[in-house]
Amino acid sequence: MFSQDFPVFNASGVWCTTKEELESLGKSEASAIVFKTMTLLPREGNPKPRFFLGSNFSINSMGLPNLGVDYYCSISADLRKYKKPLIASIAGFSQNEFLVLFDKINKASFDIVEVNLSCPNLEGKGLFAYDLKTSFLILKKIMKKTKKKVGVKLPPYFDRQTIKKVAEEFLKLKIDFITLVNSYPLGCFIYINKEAMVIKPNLGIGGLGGGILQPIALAQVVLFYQYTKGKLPIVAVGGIEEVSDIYRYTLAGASFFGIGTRLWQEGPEMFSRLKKELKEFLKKKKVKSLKEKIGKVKFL
Ligand code: RRO
Repeated sequence: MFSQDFPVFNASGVWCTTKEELESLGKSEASAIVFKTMTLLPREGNPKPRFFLGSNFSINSMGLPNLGVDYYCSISADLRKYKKPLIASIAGFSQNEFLVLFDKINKASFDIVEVNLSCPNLEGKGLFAYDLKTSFLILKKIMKKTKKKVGVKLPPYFDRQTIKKVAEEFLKLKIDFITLVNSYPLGCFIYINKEAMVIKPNLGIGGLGGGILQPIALAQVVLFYQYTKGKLPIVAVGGIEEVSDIYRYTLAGASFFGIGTRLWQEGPEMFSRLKKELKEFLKKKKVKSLKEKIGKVKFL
């Protein structure tokens, strides 16, 4: 599905909204190009400031700014020149919208579609993923007609029982992979000098990402891996900054790795740094490939 020797790419949302940004991912060492989550119509997104970078976290309430599904479909064929998997990310405001979006992607030049059931920033709307019945229904319909690989992006918290239920259903539906996790939906931060919120939309509350999210995301990766007995490939997203983070997520059960907050800071050159460092790291560890370490964490 993705490159095996360096299965690292951008998390949807970071460096992937304009054609120029997508091209810069194409030219980088990222092993896939993940698009910004797209909607039926183009969107400006929420009012600014809508992104804040803290010491080991980020808060965003972007509100799905994107150029619309038709635009991304129209440029997908050209991005083929980079010879990397093209991953569309879709989010509808209703069950029907998800299906219309999916039909468009299914016909376009994408290899993979990530169904984003976990966008945290739509005021007045809950997370789709927390409506399991509707989520399963959408995915069932998508799996029936898909010509693409299908992944699902999930929120950073399900309890153990729900993880079991979701894992079981996804295996039954033959979902190709899951992306764990989206940002934690309710985060905020306050400037002491201004006595004000750091972002504007939705009472200053948005999705929390970055290093602070790693222990939370790791637990979801561990449980999904264990409950699926490793049969559902996992893309880990949540505070990956260094190769040690990639290795830790591998031990927890992930096979692929998406980078959000840190990519926003460092830019796409980050991928060549990590690629080089990963090679050295594995050599030192005397590990031939990350593959042999997937899910191999020791439980005490
Ligand atoms: O655009 C956003 O506000 C956004 C999305 Br779609 C998402 O899935 N996750 C996130 O943190 N922000």
